[in-house]
Amino acid sequence: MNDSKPTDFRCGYVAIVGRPNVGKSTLLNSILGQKISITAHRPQTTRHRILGVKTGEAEQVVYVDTPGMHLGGKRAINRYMNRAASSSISDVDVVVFVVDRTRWSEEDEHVLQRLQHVEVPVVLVVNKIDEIKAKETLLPQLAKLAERREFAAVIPLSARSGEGVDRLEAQIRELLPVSAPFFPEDQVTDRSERFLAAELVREKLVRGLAQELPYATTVEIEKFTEEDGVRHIHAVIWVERPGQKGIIIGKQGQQLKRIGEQARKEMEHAFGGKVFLQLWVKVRQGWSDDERALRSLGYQDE
Ligand SMILES: Nc1nc2c(ncn2[C@@H]2O[C@H](COP(=O)(O)OP(=O)(O)OP(=O)(O)O)[C@@H](O)[C@H]2O)c(=O)[nH]1
Ligand SMILES: [Mg+2]
Repeated sequence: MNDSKPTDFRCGYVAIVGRPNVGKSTLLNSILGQKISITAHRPQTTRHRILGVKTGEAEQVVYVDTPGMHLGGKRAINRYMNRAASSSISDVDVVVFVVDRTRWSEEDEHVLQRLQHVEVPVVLVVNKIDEIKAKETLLPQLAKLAERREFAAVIPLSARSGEGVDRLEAQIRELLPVSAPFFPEDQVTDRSERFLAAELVREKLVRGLAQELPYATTVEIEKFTEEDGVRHIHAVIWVERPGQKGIIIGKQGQQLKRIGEQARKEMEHAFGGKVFLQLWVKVRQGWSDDERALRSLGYQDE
């Protein structure tokens, strides 16, 4: 495969980092043109590092979506997520630091601290510009943000509408080393269908459940088989306390049914085939603050 590539072919890793909810996963999906990473309106949606590979004529970019770096969470799962995010900034060729418009919070400052010793280029992405009404205020505010450290570029964009995303990609290409591709050109992610299935169920939970409940849930795939293009998937939704089980199931099972339908539809779209999805809700007391339980539920450091 490499023989046919131009000699100045570029390839490298690009970590997408930032505090929770700024639009990192939305940006990854927008760049790739397909949903690799789940997204939701509330913080701490992404819990694992997820690779998204984009191969062009002259470059291959390996994006690393990361959990939002956050303060305040004290459970073992918070430590796991922060570790996954922090460890992603070493061993990459470029770091993309995403912020939500020109707002600057304590958590953004915390991310900036984490980037202090990063020697590779850091690109600042100012996301959600579609939400900015007074466009004339943007330029001076961008200039202020640019003073916070040395950035290779400051790029305002909208991950949601796609505006400005091509400029980010062009900038990233400039910063990548000359290298042969690392992945086959048709590979889009390092994650399996099984992983995506669990994530899609979790996305519907995060989007559909109120208050603290999403933070008490995780999804485990117990069975994933495929026969004649039809996938049979059994998923367990783990909660922390018995009382949470009934809330998720809902009156006459309506809520669980709705979540299952939404997740199944997206799986069928993503996998390009029929899906039979069965969901169970089970209790695993305090799983999110239990290192052993976390490991057995797939939260393992790489
Ligand atoms: N208006 C607007 N909303 C956006 C944009 N990008 C992302 N969002 C919304 O912001 C919310 C958070 O997006 P995510 O992509 O899940 O954010 P994240 O940074 O991956 O969050 P964590 O995984 O929790 O760290 C979602 O409701 C998105 O739809 C954008 O460009 N414009
Ligand atoms: Mg995310």
